[in-house]
Amino acid sequence: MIVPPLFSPIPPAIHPRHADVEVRTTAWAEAHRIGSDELRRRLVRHAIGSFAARVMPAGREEVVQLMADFVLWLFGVDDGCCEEGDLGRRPGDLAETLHRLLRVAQNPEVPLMLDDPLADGLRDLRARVDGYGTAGQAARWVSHLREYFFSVVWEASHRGAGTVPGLSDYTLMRLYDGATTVVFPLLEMAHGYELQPHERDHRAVRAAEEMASFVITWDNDILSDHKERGAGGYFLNVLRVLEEGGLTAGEAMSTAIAQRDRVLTAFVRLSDHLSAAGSPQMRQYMAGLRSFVRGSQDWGISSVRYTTPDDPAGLPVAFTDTPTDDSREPLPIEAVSWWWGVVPPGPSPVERLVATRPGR
Ligand code: 3E9
Ligand code: MG
Ligand code: MG
Ligand code: MG
Ligand code: MG
Repeated sequence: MIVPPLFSPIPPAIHPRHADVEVRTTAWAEAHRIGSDELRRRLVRHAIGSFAARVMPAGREEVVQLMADFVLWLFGVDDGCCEEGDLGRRPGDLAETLHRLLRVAQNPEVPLMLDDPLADGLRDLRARVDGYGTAGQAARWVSHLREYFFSVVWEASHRGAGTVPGLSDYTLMRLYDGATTVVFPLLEMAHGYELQPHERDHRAVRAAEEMASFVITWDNDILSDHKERGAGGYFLNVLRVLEEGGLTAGEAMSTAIAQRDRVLTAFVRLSDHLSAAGSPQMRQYMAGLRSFVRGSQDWGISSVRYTTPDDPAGLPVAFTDTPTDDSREPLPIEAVSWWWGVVPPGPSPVERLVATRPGR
């Protein structure tokens, strides 16, 4: 299946130190022996350092490095324990392992999983989170890890039973099982600020975060479908969910693209509004979410993880500036239709600027 160029109104960018980050992430994976030797050999070819460098193009280099090493670690869990390992079909046993890992993240001094490479890597990541973040950011990182783990246990129960959830349940699972929320605290650490509590927990801010997670994971589903379907085992992505719901493969592709286009246009409007109305920290946070979205897109169309050169995926090489769906109506997905209740009506500040530009 050929994937057409996707809509993206966010400009691309990459941290100038991306090549150094890449080299050090490979060294980190080796030092901590993340994943089996075979999995690690694959992961270090996936340009995960460049991915982090695209997500944080102007971030503090040490935090870009932390993000890169953490994403490699996450793939050690997601590929190694969940999607390719036996634990991924045994939700109860998976929950037990993940609870122990969570204790290591929360209290790295506890004598648990002392010979386990993922626990060893996690202790190192926790020490660096403490070094670059506040106590509140470290606590949020742990609790977001918990919600990621909770969602992959749900996913494992579907994998074990060979079942496919409906669209609303899948959406709810996918807001967490792409590990996007665990990255959010790092966006702040990369620029050395902290959102103020009244902004941090505002429901419009959570809507913007969830919209960013939706676009990042829908894009991943569209761009990783070739890899996932081709692997031959159980796979779960939005295209499969839509096909199980009765759509053809072509209809599923255009429906998923329309959904992410509609959410992305709403995200841009909402984040413009929050940037204009909020504190300087809010402006930085919204810029961080946007870079996360765009960085995931640029990495998604270029990493050999998804292009799979030996059996080429039909991925686009660029993005378009026109959405296939810019409707302001809520998507008919029960779990998330509330988002449209917080998107401001009328043109966003950016749309207003463009409309009043001289010569128009
Ligand atoms: C992604 O879903 C799984 C995460 C654990 C990947 C770690 C990456 C991030 C936290 C950053 C951005 C999120 C993405 C790329 C979704 P999935 O479908 O298992 O990833 P895959 O690469 O196998 O398609
Ligand atoms: Mg060590
Ligand atoms: Mg996964
Ligand atoms: Mg995967
Ligand atoms: Mg995927």
